[in-house]
Amino acid sequence: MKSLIVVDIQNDFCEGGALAVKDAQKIIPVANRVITFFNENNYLTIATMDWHPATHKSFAINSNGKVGEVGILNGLPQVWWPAHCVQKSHGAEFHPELIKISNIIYKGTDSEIDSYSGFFDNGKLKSTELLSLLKENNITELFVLGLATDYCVKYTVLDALELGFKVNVIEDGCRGVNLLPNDSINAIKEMQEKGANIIKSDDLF
Ligand code: VGL
Ligand code: ZN
Repeated sequence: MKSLIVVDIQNDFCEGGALAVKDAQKIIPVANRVITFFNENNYLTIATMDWHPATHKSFAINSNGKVGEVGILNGLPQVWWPAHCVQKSHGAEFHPELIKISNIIYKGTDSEIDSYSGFFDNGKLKSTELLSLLKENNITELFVLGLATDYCVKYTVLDALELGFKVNVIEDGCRGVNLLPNDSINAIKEMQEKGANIIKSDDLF
């Protein structure tokens, strides 16, 4: 069975948001078309949400870091981010034009560790409900799109590949942060090298 994973299409990653990804709003029509296709075919659609407490230590302000620089958080390298996707804030809500998805996986809820992947936190100490949800539904093949290519999309895809899923990344449904100019291109390459299929949304229709 196939499933679509829509990664973090939340206000804070879109235009005007705290951690706005360039051209993020351009993926909304792509995402909506793909979500509609999956719904019409009765495939499972899942959305992940970055869902941080206000005290989250990936926030520069909570860790005496500088936004965009890399430090260490509990032994792991950590990019310091502006405060974003704070639980129950407007910035954490899905983009208002995104079609509603009922299966939601929350991540980044532990203030001591960041969580880019929809499956595990960055230290792989704890997991979300994502893997059990996929197993319960006999899912073997994933289609992934969303924000951001170089963080949450990439780590979700790499974990999915390690877990044995067939993974398709819908490239035109993704945009990246690009702290360094080639981060997204490199992320796509890395996902492909590790076994992901890089596709365009048109390939689905
Ligand atoms: C993300 C940076 C910080 C993402 C989340 O969704 O890609 N990036 N938190
Ligand atoms: Zn985050």
